[in-house]
Amino acid sequence: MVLPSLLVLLSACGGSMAAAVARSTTPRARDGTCTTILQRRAWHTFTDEEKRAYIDAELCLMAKPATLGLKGTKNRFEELQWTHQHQSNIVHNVGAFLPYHRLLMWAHEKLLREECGYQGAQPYWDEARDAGKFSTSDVLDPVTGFGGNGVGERGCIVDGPFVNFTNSLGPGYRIGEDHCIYRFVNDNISRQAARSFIDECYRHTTFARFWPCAEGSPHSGGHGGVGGKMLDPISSPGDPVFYLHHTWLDKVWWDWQALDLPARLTDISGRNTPGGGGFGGFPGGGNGTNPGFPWGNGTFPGGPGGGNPWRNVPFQDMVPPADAPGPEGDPGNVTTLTHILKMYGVVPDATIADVMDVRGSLLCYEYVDA
Ligand SMILES: [Cu+2]
Repeated sequence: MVLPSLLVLLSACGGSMAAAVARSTTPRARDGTCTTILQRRAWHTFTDEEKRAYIDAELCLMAKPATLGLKGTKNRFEELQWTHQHQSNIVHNVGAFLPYHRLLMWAHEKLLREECGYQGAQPYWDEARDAGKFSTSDVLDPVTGFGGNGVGERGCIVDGPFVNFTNSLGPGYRIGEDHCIYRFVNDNISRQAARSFIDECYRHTTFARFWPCAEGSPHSGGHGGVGGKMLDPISSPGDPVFYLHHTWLDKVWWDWQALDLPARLTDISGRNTPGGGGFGGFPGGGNGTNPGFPWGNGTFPGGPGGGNPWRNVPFQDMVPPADAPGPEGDPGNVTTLTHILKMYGVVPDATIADVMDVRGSLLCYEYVDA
């Protein structure tokens, strides 16, 4: 009796299966398609050879010409960055914050592997390990890492493999102004990456409470601890360290999901446009339309606000341009599983449902604890 009805169900679904690949509306079941699971490990556990392979692939992405016609982009690395800059107003301070950045990390890993011959997985920065001492982190090693702190008024990095990279997206929404990768490493701010802040977030049992907590200190600690380009809420993916930072944050989210998978593989909520009167603790306020980080306790020096654009993104450069996109795919201003994560051709768009499980049929990776 069960079998015939199952067959009917399967054949009824058959026609839409292909179309559903890119746009699930429910989390993809663990259907067995995720068999080659990429093991995402901490940067400090990489051998020098593994570090070199990753950095070489990143340099390859930076050298590959842009192909998508996204305004102002010169290379594939900037195309990834563009998806973040262009829709910054709908991927921060909203329910889609963690899902979008999860997809962006995956897209980055995919490009490194498929276009630049990288055979490993996306590494993460174990920021809790380096909290309070970012300046001596393996990640910022001038020889085997991403280069160290910046120097001078502009804070341009002066060593490491990315010293010659010229980025043309940012500060803020600006495009077409070539600049170096710049950093103002701040060990004091990096204390906000400590394990205690993450543990605090893990006390929350709903995504509605967990997400703003995660977007707070563990997230801001990494951005503020590196500073400079990383402290630009809109164009921060111009510093390749961004991908190690947000893969760490993705691990923080996944580890939280894994504490109660039956509930948390589908738990999504939040608003679709940043609201609530701007940013909590945002130095200098906020008008409710600027995208940005939740600065939390207002202790971040050099956040958006004014002055030197390389230290502080001026408010006028934080205002979304006229062509900034709005949210799509939800019935209202509440983030749901059908919310569309836009990737502008870098990889196909996906829904939040597509990225809820890191071992689903779109994503296929796992995190190895350091
Ligand atoms: Cu971001």
